[in-house]
Amino acid sequence: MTDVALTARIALVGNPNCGKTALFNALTGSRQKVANYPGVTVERKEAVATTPAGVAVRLLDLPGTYSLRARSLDEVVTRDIVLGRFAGEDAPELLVCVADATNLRLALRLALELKRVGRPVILALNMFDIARHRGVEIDLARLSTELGLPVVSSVAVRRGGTRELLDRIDAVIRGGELPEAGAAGSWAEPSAAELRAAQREADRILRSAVRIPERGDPLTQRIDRIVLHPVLGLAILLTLLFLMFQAVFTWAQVPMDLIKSGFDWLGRLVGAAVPAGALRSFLADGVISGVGSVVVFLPQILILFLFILLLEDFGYMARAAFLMDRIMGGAGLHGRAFIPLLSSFACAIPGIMATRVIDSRRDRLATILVAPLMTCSARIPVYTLIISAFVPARTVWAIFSLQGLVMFGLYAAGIAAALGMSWAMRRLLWRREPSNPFMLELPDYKRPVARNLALGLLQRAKIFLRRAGTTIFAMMVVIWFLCSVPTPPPDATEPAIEYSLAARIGHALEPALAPIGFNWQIDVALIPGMAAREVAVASLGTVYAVENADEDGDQLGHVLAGQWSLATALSLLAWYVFAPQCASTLSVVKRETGSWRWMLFLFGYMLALAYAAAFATYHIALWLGAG
Ligand SMILES: Nc1nc2c(ncn2[C@@H]2O[C@H](COP(=O)(O)OP(=O)(O)OP(=O)(O)O)[C@@H](O)[C@H]2O)c(=O)[nH]1
Ligand SMILES: [Mg+2]
Repeated sequence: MTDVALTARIALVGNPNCGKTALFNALTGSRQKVANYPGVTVERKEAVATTPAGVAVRLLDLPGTYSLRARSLDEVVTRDIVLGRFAGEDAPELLVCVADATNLRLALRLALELKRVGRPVILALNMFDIARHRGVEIDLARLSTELGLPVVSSVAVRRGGTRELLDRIDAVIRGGELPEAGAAGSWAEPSAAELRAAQREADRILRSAVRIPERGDPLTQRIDRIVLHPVLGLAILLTLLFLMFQAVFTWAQVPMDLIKSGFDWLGRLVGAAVPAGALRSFLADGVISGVGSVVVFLPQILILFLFILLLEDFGYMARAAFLMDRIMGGAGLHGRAFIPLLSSFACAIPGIMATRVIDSRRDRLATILVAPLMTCSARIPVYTLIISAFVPARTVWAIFSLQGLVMFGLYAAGIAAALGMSWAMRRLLWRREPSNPFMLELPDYKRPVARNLALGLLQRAKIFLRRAGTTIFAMMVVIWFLCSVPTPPPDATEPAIEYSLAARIGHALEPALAPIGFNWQIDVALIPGMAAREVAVASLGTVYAVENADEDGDQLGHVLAGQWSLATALSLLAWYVFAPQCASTLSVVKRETGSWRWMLFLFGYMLALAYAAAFATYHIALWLGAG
């Protein structure tokens, strides 16, 4: 028995947004992303759970699906795993059909489909707390007899809310109901006619075992009357976005100053302890200035994510998608593209992965190709560094910070570019194919779970600091080295850095980039910036720290303000709105489109846009007298 049990694999299968991942996290102690909109999970995840009887089982979290008749890529993953067709994997020995207890119609049909797979199935009525609160009456015994399946209730987000499910899993294992690992079953994808028959049966069972109150969730209805209003709703959406960027600038100030002084203190410590020379320069100018200039942006990134996570868990994001649908549709984007594009504000990579929920290949490709234009969090350090150095911290129109306004403008430019680009691609590449109508279920609002928020923030912080400690740190070592060798000749007349390899590389690139106002220091920083955007900030930190080694302690922002013209600063901002400076995004685009061609297309068009935008910005700014 233990033998079977140790290897037993249990799959969580259910409709989108019914709480599979929340259950998975509760059962295994994992920290997978949970949010209140459909389509969060797009890949299979596995972790070990231990039942109350002390049996270790392997639990699989899967993308949500309405049926085993799969349409989009994420649904295909679920189907293939359930049916044992997934490359190199046997079908799981036990299926837990997770259902949102407030929304059972399609869930019961799925349960009936799963029953035919030939594996034991447990139906878990999740979100039972909400169902009870709303007055949904479910006769569990009746439901179980009618379906011919064990039925349990669960509350994934409450301690002890999974107890019944775990006990039932133990009972199935103890009862010897599990098939041998790898045993064949009777699997086939259901036909459309079979699906219709299953739905009729599900509706009959629903009528006999469940009483649902006439009206939906009153709170949701009340909020939606305001938030989904065509005019008022858009105004609220814009206001929210706007407040978000205001907060990024105003709230972050104090923690940023603290981190800054922390690194300054570290620099002075090194200055006092290490004798002047290469080692001190390496530690102070390379490591501390370089890495420190990036880490300082952590508070801003966390504030931005606090907003996003709150809205996600509350259930607002699906509403934002609904509001944006007409605008996005006008640009030729699929309604389902909203969530992928939204995720791209964090990073284009999860955004591109999230396009798997789009079933049409063209629509999916279009979304992948514009996702990197959304302003990812790696751009924040670049934007804020330049904005803080060049845009005065003034209040305009009584309440708005000017810096926040500029930041808002840069985000808006990214969104506009994505919409424009997708519009152009529709016209030029694909000649207006009719897009699928928008179909995204609007979930009921839920009170955000503090644990979700905390975990989400912790995860962002970890990702950010890990990058600072690995990629950025490694790049800094290289940059410091390039800035420090060779040492200048004894009869040197120019600053030492002018003789370095870095300066030579920068000067070699100057002819190409001088027309857009970049100096050689920027040119050098752009090269490691290809690996990851924020590295450019760290590189500037190192280049200028080495260059101004004697005037120690000066902030990078002050140095830039003294050395660059406003036109150059604006041009660099424009460059960063478009430039394809992220190696990992390019490789994910290649993987997800399955072609080099689309990756090169993406790289080419973004580079061209970046150059054109920077060129135009620089010359217009010069013309306006911002030299
Ligand atoms: N009140 C309550 N909320 C829950 C429960 N289970 C999940 N939630 C919330 O429901 C939302 C959706 O949960 P997820 O676990 O992301 O749903 P999912 O089924 O994995 O969704 P997809 O991956 O998109 O298919 C989140 O906001 C959860 O916090 C529950 O039992 N009670
Ligand atoms: Mg999930």
